[in-house]
Amino acid sequence: MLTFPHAHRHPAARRPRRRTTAVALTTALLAGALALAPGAAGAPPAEAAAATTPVRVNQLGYLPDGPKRATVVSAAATPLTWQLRDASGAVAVSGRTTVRGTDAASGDATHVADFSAYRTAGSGYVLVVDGRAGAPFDIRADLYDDLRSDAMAFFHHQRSGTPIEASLVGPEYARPAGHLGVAPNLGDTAVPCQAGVCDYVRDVRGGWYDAGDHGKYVVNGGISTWLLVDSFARARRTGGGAALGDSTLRVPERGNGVPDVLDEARWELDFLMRMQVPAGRPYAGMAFHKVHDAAWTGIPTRPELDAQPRELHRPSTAATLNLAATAAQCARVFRRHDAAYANRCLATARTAWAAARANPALYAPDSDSTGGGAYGDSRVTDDFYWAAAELYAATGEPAYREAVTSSPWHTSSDAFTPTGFNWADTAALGRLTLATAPNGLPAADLARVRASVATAADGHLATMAGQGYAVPIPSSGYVWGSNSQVTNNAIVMAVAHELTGRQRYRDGALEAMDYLLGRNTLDLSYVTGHGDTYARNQHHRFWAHQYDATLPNPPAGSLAGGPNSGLQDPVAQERLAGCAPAGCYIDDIGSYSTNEVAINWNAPLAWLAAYAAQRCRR
Ligand code: 9MR
Repeated sequence: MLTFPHAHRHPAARRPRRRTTAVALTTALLAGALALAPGAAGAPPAEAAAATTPVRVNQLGYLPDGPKRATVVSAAATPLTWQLRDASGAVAVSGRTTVRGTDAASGDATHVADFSAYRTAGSGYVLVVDGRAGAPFDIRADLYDDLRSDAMAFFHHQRSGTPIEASLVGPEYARPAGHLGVAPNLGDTAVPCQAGVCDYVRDVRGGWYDAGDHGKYVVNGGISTWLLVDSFARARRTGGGAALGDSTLRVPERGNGVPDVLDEARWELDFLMRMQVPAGRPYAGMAFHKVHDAAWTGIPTRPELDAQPRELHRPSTAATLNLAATAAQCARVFRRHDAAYANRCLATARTAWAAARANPALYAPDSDSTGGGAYGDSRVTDDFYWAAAELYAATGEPAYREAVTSSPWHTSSDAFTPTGFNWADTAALGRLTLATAPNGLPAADLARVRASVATAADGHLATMAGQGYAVPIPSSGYVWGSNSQVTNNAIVMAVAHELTGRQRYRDGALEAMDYLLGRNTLDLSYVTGHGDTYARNQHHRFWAHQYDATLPNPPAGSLAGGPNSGLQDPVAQERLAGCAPAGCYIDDIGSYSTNEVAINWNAPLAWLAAYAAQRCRR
């Protein structure tokens, strides 16, 4: 149980009760922990799966004023009776399920129980259907407060170039600084380029490690930073800024008068700006695509013990536009807290934009994946649109408006794809900024931009309505990091709620959270420390407890990548053959294609948790 330094105060979270899931059993088998799972040796996954309950709820719980739906796996052709029992076992309310039929993504025969009308706060509720109970859960208004801070705290844990102090994270998660030029580290204070790319070294210390690896990638850093800063901007404009203000997070900058979420984002922004090619050099103003190890390191490898040479990879147009977009957003959002920093961000953004315009087709190849992820991106029109939107919102200058309105993405309905925006598809980020940040677009154009958010949200609601588990991605959307596609589409619904005031969009965003926290075919919360049965063996070089008992599990608030029908790692291929898309997940540290953590996955979780936690909203 992950309890330090903040306690999860509500009783349900402290309850030691553990149910055995297919995922947990498989993990125990792989870890050689057979003694912990008596009788499980040799049990095929199908038998193990029978140990899960057919009643699938948000295991954290439900907001009193939010939707409250559960999925029941049953082949019954007629409605079943459900009972909501309170902590004393008394029936608080009961009703009949709706038969939903076969859920395409999971293959499950499903019913839906809807107890949204019940609003009485309490803990230890249990939903019982057909004599079977689901996981216990709470109904309370502060349901998402801990998740808001835990999901944000992930970024502090991932910081490179600074010690992670026990006073902030507890002894289990404390570690020395990584990649500050101290042996055996060979970075990141004077990092050379790959052969033929440059003949000098750069100080690219800081930033966040991307995921379970120690790479630092401008492209993925961009969307992650944008989401954290946007989370704060959203809260501020809707009257909830205080909850994300100063001294709300466990960060070293606590108490400096600047909102902690912005302090955290600045840690990455400073790194992103260090990745810019300096004046006087070839490709000046562009951003190096990434810095990472020359060869893949093993698991575990603590950051401060990484002995691989570090290398800068060729600048790319996509990275440069990620820098332009996030630096321009910095200029807009940081201005009232630190005008000098905002000015520096804006100057960086302008330089990056000009460099990208001068080098519009310097693509990062998919093949460059030795020692780090490729983050290949050969379509950058979306990144141009995103950066132009941010520069326009920051400056109001006609040249940037022209770049916005002449972009094919400005009118395309594809800015919001059914599977959602992501590190490679960023047009939606520009669209969301134009829809929510004050800017000088003509009224009719602005109305069209805003309407497009609601249209996209309606599309996600339609997708959810056709499913047993109300997931806002289609069956084909269970890709690497699918949980972040769920969060990202939920964000579109949340913004649609803000823009229109229509409750159905908030309901959709909250139901997406239900899926992540246990209302799914695996009866599992994908967020460590949140829910009754949760993922805890995510792929990470330091939080590698599954491989080394002296190392910790991921800290509370870490989101697993989630089901990936592509089965792109050996563990997934071995253990998940034949899985239905939504079931292609295993809580094993070796399954990096289904069970890694990443900054671009935790950032939207943090965004969504802050949205769900906000009591005063409009
Ligand atoms: O999130 C990325 C996913 O979209 C790609 O399909 C996958 C393979 O290229 O890479 C994912 O990103 C990983 C990155 O390459 C390296 N750090 C860990 C990231 C999460 O798995």
